[in-house]
Amino acid sequence: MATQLKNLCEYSSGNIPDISDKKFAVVVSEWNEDVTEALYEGAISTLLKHGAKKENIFRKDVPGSFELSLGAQWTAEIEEIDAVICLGCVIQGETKHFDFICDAVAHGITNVSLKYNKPVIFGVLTPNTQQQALDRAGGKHGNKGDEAAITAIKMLGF
Ligand code: DLZ
Repeated sequence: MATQLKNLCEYSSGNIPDISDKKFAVVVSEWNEDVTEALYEGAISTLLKHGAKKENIFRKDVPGSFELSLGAQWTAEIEEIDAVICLGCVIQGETKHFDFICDAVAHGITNVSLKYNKPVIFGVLTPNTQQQALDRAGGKHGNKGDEAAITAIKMLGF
């Protein structure tokens, strides 16, 4: 993906690019499935709302957030894929190796993004409790899946 530089006449912050021909991979962790499915629904509805086509959105499931990095690599290495959205939920209070998983997935996703020069988005919730997760998966604090999709869209326009 070669970056298009915009001069000051063309530049407008907050621009949403045309994504009608863009292809997205959404990698979904099965751990805390009720939360990650809600993140997935949010991400998909946001992509569709902004003009992505259903036939251009692909899903890949992985067992847990730790595996999101490899799921991201499997999808990012497909040339036609323009952006990858990783969705997971690691609950601090319920996960003894919380820090290991979060650090690993954050570094893993960053590495994949840099290796393939494509947006690979960190849509991973890291709350203290299940309720805080639900609040951020379509509850009172919005939906991290929507935010991840918007970030992917914006990165395609930057
Ligand atoms: C093992 C584990 C635990 C305890 N908690 C979570 C979690 O809260 N969220 C999550 O996405 N995954 C969890 N996992 C699974 C790990 O991500 C990973 O799948 C396993 O350690 C196997 O590599």
